[in-house]
Amino acid sequence: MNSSNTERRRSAAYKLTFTAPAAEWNEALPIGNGRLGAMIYGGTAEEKLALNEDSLWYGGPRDRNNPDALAHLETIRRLLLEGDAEEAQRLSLLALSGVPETQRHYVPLGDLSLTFLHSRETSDYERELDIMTGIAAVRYRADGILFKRELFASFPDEAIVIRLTADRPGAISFLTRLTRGPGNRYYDEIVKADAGTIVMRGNGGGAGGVDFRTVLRATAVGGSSSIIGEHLLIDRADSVTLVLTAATSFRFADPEAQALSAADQVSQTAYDTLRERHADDVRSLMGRVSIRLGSADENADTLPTNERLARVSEGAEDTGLTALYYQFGRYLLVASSRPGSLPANLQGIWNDRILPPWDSKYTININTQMNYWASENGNLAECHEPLFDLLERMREPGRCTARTMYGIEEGFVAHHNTDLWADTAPQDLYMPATYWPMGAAWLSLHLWEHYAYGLDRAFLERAYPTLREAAVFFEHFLTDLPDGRVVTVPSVSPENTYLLPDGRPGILCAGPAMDSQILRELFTACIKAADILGVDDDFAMRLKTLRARLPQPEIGKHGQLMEWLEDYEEAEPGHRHISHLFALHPGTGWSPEATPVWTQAARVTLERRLANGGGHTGWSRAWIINLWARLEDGEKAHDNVQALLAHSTLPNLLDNHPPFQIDGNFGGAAGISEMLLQSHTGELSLLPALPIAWSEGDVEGLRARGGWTVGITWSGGALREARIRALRDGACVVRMRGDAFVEVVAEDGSAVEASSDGAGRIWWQTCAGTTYALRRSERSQQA
Ligand code: FUC
Repeated sequence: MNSSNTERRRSAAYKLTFTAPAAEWNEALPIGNGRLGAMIYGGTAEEKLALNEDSLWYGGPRDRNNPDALAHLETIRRLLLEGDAEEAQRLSLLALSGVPETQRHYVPLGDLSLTFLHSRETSDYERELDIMTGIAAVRYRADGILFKRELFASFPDEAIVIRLTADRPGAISFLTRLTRGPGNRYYDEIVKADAGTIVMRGNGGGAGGVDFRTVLRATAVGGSSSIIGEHLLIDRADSVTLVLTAATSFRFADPEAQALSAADQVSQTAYDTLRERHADDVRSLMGRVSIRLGSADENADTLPTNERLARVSEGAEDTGLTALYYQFGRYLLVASSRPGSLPANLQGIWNDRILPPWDSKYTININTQMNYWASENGNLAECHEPLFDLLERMREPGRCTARTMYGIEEGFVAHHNTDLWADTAPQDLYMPATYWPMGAAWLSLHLWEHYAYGLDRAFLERAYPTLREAAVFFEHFLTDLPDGRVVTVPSVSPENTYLLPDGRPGILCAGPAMDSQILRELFTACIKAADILGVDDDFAMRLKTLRARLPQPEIGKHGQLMEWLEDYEEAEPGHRHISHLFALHPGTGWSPEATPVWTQAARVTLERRLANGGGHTGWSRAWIINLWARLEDGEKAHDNVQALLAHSTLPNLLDNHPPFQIDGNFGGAAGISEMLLQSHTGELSLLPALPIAWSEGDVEGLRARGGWTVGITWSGGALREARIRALRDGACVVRMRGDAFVEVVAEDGSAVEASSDGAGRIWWQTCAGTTYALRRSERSQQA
């Protein structure tokens, strides 16, 4: 790290750097392998790692479906359709709420602390996280000795590994221990497994809570190690490797045997091998995408990350930091969602509270979905898989909820939250969120997105039954209106409140715009999937009929999109949720070219939200970036990228709801890529929302629906070259703003015959596996 400025600048693109230990959690650095996670504080007198294991939650599975729901459902529907929201709400609170009212919550694995015995006087402190390799490092001098620490969470070796070294033999002495929960009260015992290994044993708590085991093993070179009581001691070692493994009974019948055998395997492997295996694994994912936005700001690149962020908060532009923020979003997904792990929850995997905000679980009326917005276009498709596994586990509980609450024998349903156990019954007694039956429908669209990007037929075969089952539920749930339309009822527009003409507030409703938009996309996905797989003609026909009866978007008195069936005023016009713009993003239904009337109304809607204080939570701001990108307004999108960094980002670059909630990181990253490349309309749109501040740049490795991988180079705000790799034979349609004159060249240098509409849109036939370069022709270069 004592490298020259140039080297620093080169590596700064992928590093978070600090010149002091983390004083609090919001400054600590996250590592993770999808299943095991840690926040690293990097202290000198004491190092602390706040630990998590993704399946360690409080309590076991339960059937929380309210047995009295069905008896009152028709009354609630009738009251809502007659306009008596107040009475419908009073009854829903009693009859539809889960029993008990809340699902299970995520809990910490504990803390690992290292207390060093060197002098407290230190100098030359540096701390960093390299997101290309997923290796964190701490370095400082004490007693004239240079101490170094490297820390990572390895996916291939299923362990957290810490390596301590010093530039003088025999210099490393410390005590280390595991603790858990406030007052260290939340475990059962710590036992010695062997001379260098301790095991913490405990249980998540609550009926059916999972058992957990955490194993800590120290291997010292030189000096000695011993265990006294609960402490592991290292005395005058040259170097030390600490290995931490953990397992719960959620996955393993014998979590202790599992955690110990994982530790055994890791301890038998040389540190350099572990390190390389881990770095190669992370690099293989992170290295798929590179990004540069704007010309390098040399001063900013060499500053510590927290100082760069502080400058942006004061109004500076730091395009290097924006690019780092984008890659950090990808890094967080790599660290918190890997094949076989649980999906990233509200805090990814990093939670240090025994009762975390919103339970640190899965809020599926925006937040969990947003966690995966950057997965496909960010070339991390396999990191999307844990979400599919959870959704598939939700089918069985969701059938039970459909039957018990709604008397529906076919299909599955989920409300606005789910948990470790894939619980689908309503969560909380919170009128604006609880009684919303669209959770499974929205999540199912992620299956379709995964297919749309990767075109993997085998995956579609696996996914289709889930998609179908999510849609079937609504064949029965949708209620006829007298005018022939079909609507969801009861439901809510998450999590907003309307005002009746007499000023009284209402929340529960029939046919909120979001529900119809989600269902339009879900039915369309099912119809297309059935067609591709050559199955289910009758079902597809029925869905087409039903789709035609869903309410169309309507424009209200302010020129805004109507959020409800009636043109109500809103109790909070700057509300953080923007549910009725679902069709614009993450939906795929609208674009300024194809649906100009609705996108104009979407613009008015967004402007009204922002004029009234909207975007005040991190995830809301991130959604707004994506929405402006889809409206192809680069300046507005950029303003909101700046606002996300300035107002909703913690010193460690994690998103600040407040408090920390990870969705804004993922939504922000997705928004940045959505500004550079879009593919929701069936064509590739290059640089659809490029702001002036990013007028120079390049990006490589973004993915687009239809099986494309895309690189783009631009300067002076104009496209210079695009590189498009085709996954299949077919036709590629590309749109670019104001750049009609281009030539298409295949990778063997041959010119490809392309057609153009003369207005920036060209198309040509592609061969699978070929990369095509689109260049501005000489004619346009001269222009
Ligand atoms: C929804 C949001 C909140 C928060 C919570 C986890 O309820 O409205 O802002 O993000 O989820």
